Amino acid sequence: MDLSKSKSLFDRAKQFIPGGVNSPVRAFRAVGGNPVFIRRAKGAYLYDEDGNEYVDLINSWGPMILGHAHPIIEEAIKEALVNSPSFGAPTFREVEMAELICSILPSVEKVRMVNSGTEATMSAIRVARGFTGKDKFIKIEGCYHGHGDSFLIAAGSGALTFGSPDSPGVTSGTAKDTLIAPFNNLQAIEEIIARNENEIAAIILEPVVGNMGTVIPQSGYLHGLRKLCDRHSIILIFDEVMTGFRLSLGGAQELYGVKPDMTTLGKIIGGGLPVGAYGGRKEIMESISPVGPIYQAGTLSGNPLAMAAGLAMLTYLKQNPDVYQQLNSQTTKLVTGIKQQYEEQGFNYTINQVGSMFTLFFTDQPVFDFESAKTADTTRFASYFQGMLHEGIYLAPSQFEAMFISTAINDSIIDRILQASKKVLKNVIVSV
Ligand code: HOZ
Repeated sequence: MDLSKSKSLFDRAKQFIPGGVNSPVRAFRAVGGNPVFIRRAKGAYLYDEDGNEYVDLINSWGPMILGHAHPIIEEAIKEALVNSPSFGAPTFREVEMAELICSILPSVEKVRMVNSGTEATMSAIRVARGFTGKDKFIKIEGCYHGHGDSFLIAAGSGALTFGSPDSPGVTSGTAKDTLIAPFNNLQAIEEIIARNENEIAAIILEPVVGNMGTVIPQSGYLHGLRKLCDRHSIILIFDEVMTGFRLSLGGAQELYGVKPDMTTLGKIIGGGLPVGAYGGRKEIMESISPVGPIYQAGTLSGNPLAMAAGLAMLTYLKQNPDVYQQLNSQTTKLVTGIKQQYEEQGFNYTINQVGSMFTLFFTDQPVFDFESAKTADTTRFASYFQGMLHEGIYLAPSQFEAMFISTAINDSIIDRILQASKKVLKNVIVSV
């Protein structure tokens, strides 16, 4: 496979961009080799600068639910673009977007648009603190809520990939207000609450974790958190940046039947353009400026292009609920096939799947939290990743990330992925 153009772009990039990338996981350091530079994408496929084609199992980390460059999204962006890409003033699309989100997520009575998931979670925590008058919050080990200071403690995603879940630069003053509990462990939460009675503003988590790989809430966990939050007047925040409108139209909260007080959303609601949002109960959201005293603002918030793309995709999803069945059954077909191949090769590896989100964990242990995720054999994963890349299948370049299916991935593409996987498992993995 010729990757010379990617290689030379990476060499240039490293001179002027830290690590040659604008987001660490993209540097491929966890899997070795050089990153491929993507030139374009259409439907299920990515095409790199050297002209190689890959089946895309990342889908921009979630938002490309309908595949790349879907005509309805393309049209919506074009239509908005001719009227200028930014005004820094209110537009009708922001109203339509807010109405649409509130109509789909009953827990969200009011919503504020921002520009990324990071901004959404930073703002949500500020609001939870301002509303309750309390400083501390509980974060779940291995969950990732963007790179806001308060969240870079026991963080997943790139932080976990590179073995630095606590980032330098986060002051001890900031860190002391972030209390950490393991995922799927209600007792740990109860103990933290007991030790910090009346001091905890919020519990924030990914209800289905994507950022230590896909990790599934055990039965009763999310309901248990809801009860604890009610009992102790704590705001329950679901970070649905990856799961909202992806696991089902109403996200993880609809799937598991648990209503958070606040929800954070991200890239998905922009159909791939940079967007975030946070929303929740009306009385909480009305503590935000200009109604209330808690400040948060942004020139590009509610950007017309991002609103147009997001509205087009969310409207399509709302009108075509069968999309979710299709996504789920394609994903199940894929992971069942891979599981069978593992067994044929004598591996008993764990695959976690919820809807169209999944992770192939290279460990025999069940993965239900941060510690169990870390039992994965990252060397074997890296070998599988490289093998698949050379077969034209683009996986997440880290063991500790989720992968995502789009509606463009049809039966014959599933077969192509399975054929590649069979070959790679036989020839590459076994020799590690
Ligand atoms: N850490 C992000 C996903 N969990 C990846 C962001 C990116 O590199 O685009």
